[in-house]
This record gives sequence, structure tokens and C-alpha cells, in this order.
Amino acid sequence: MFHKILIANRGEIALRVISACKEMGIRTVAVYSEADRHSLHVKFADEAICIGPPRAAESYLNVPAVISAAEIADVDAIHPGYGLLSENANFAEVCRASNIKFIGPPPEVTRLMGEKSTARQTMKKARVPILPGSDGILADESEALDCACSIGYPVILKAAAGGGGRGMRIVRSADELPALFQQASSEAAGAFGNGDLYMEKYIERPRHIEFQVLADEHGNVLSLGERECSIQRRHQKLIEEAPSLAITPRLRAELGKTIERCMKDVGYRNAGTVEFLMDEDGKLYFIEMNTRIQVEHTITEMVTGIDLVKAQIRIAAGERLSEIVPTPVTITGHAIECRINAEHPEKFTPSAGTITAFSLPGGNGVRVDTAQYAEGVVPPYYDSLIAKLVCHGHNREEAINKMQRALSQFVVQGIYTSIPLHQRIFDDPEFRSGHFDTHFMERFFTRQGEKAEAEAKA
Ligand code: MV4
Repeated sequence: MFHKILIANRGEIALRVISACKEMGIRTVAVYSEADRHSLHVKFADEAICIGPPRAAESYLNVPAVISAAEIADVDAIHPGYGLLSENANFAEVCRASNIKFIGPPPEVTRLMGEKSTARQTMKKARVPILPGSDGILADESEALDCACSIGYPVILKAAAGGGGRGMRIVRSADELPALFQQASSEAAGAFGNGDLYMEKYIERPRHIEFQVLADEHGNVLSLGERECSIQRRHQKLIEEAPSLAITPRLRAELGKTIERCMKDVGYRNAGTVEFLMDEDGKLYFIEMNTRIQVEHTITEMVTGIDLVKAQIRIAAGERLSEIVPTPVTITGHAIECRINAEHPEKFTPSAGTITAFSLPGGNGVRVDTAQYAEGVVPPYYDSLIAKLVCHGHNREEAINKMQRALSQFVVQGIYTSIPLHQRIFDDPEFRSGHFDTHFMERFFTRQGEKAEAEAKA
């Protein structure tokens, strides 16, 4: 087992990894920017090294600085967390060249899955269901027109080099395709340095459902069930749930086996997430894979009882899944996560600043993953996530009830947060019904506007 691990991240996920290491008796090294000098991940690590000024590009994304810190501290491994360098194949390669174990998949697999159209073809070969679409990258608008004609409008153009909605355009007719093709390609080039596009049949009102997998270094793979991720605004997830109401035990088992076989075929290692869309007929289609631990790994932990970060570390240290994860994997109860962001709950403008009061909810089945504290500073340089509030109940109704109570007891003063937004969502009848899709937030905001208008008239 490793003696010392460097955490190449910040905020709640850095503290999450440090906590797992501490419980495993592994020493930890934090890296931090000048803006994070007083952060909790710095305070609770055994060692801490400043790697640069506040901007991520000059600190947390600075590969030579991170590797130098790892060598100075003489660590055995690096945990990348999520975001930042976690899906950077070059970083994983430099770790390998520096004889430092990267806690994640090998660079070759990260590259394979990071190229979204290749990932699609790979899944197709493994008989994982994919949507009708282009066979690889589209050479030009003319090929895009032919492809759209054969699969039928509406179609969606996507960036091959990256996900998350950037470089994505929905095309509803042939005459609008050329302009949208150019827009998507230049947006993708700006976001990912690569303007290549591919095409899929567009699903109008999908559910966004992702499957968690773990794979050890001996060719064993386990699927750990799914997460419902349809509640999102502009491709930013707000609320996630496990399990999904749309997935039956039979579908979970069948797709889980297919995914396990596919991950074995591609030589996957460590934690990963396979993303699907579910159409209005309940059919699931693969869209992309994330080769990292995700923000919402917490709800899978709550319903399976598996510590995914400890599993990542043990897999990277060469242990077999049979030693790490008790089988069969069972899903118990229902878990929901609210992402608490430092942003205005209606304007969604970032709200950096000093937290003047910070009081967390607790109680049976309530978990808060955060690295913030009273008098702590939320810097303006990084993403706005400051805490994850997770509630686990015997069923969805109990989890919702716990979440509403916990949200009402979560005190953050000095900055704006998304807590009031979450409280309104949990009061919303469509959310409470569990029958929603990725357009839920649009409908929710329309209802909120109508409610405000009616109240103004009253
Ligand atoms: C789609 C889709 C419908 N049809 N692909 C969004 C980001 C990335 N995870 C994939 N996404 C989607 N892919 C097909 N073939 C719907 C989404 C999607 C979405 C698309 C546009 C605007 C907002 C969206 C929110 C969630 C999912």
C-alpha cells in the first residue's frame, strides 16, 4: 500500500481524499495556490506545498509545478480528484514517466474515452446501445448534411474532443445545418483546441442517467448502479439521485453486465462513469464516458455502502476488487445530493467573499462534504461548488423529507448560495413526482415566473 499520496486538487474533493487517506493510515501532501493558503485541505494534510498564484492555469493546472511538488515530497501516488487534471492524459503520462502512480485509468484509456466519437464506436463494438449517428468525425458540412438526411432530423452536432455541452448544436432542418456546423466547430476549437464534430439523432426530452463502474488492475470490473442526473441548468448538474426511478432492477442488472463486459474489453482501470440518455420509450443510449471520480460519487456510496475513494486508492495499489468490494453489490434506500454553490439563487452570478456564519445540518442519513468554514474565504478563481448536501432515506419520499429539513438548517451567511433555489425545487410538484427530464429546470423557471406574477397581482 502507498505510504504517501499527493492530492492534485482543492476544495471539498481534496479534503474528501485526505480523509480517506487518513482513515487508511496513508500520509498526505496538499498542493495549493496562494489564494488557498488558509483552506482546510491545506490544514488537514500532513504536508502542504504552495504551487503558484491564484489562477488555476498557473497553479492546479501547472503540470511541472504539481510533479515538482510530488518529487520534493517524495510521494508514491497522486490522486487528481475531479475536474482540473483528472482527465488530462498528458498529466497521467508524466506521472508514469516520473514513476508516480496516477490514481485513475491509464493515459491510453483516458485518451480513447476522451475522444467522444471514438468512445461511441468503441461502445458500439461492445454492443452497448448507441444512438444513430455519424461513423466517427464529420469531414465537412456536406457529410453532415448526408448523415442528417439518413438518420432524420432533429440531429445534434457534438464536439469530438470534449463533453459538457460546449461545441454542441441542435439542428432541426437542412437549411440551418451549415451555419450551426460552423458555430459548433469554432466553439469546440475555442474550448478544446479541436473543432472536430460528430452527429447523433437528437432525443427531445431525455433523462440523463449515468452508471458507476470500478475496475481493478487484474481485469475485474463491477458496475455499482446508476445515478439520475437530469436536474441540471446549462449542463451544470444541480441535484443528483440514486437509484433512478426509471431503472428497474432487471434493467440495472442487464445494462450493468453489458457495461462490465465493455469496460473489460477496453482495459478500463479504476473508477469511471458511463453516461446514457433515456428516451421517452425508456430505451437507454450511451453518449459519453467520464474517466474520473465524479462530484456525485457520494450518492452511490450512500446506497451501496462502498467508499469509492478508498476503492480507487486500493485498486491503484494493486488490490483485487474481490478484496475491496463485497458482492453482490446491493442498492439500499434512496440518496439525493444537492450541490451548494456560491452563487445568487436567482441570478446565478458568482458570489465570492468571506463566510461570516457557517452551520451544518446533521442527523440520521444526512452527510455534508465541504471544505468551507466560518470566516473562510470563497475565492473567485475556481468553480462555485462549496458543499455537497447528501440525504439518504429508506425511499425517495423519506430522502426528500430529510433534504428539506436539512436545507432549512444549513446556515451560510456572508455570501449568496443556491440553498433557496434547492428549497424551491424540493417544493415543486414535478420534481416530487420523480417524472422529469433534462428540460425540468426550464419548466421549473417558467412556473416560478408565473407564481411570482400571480403573487404580484394578488
Ligand atoms: C444529447 C441530448 C439529446 N440527444 N444527445 C448534454 C451534455 C452532454 N452530457 C450530452 N448532452 C446531451 N446530449 C442526444 N443525442 C441532450 C443532451 C443534454 C442537453 C443538450 C442540450 C442542452 C441541454 C442539455 C442538458 C442535458 C442533456
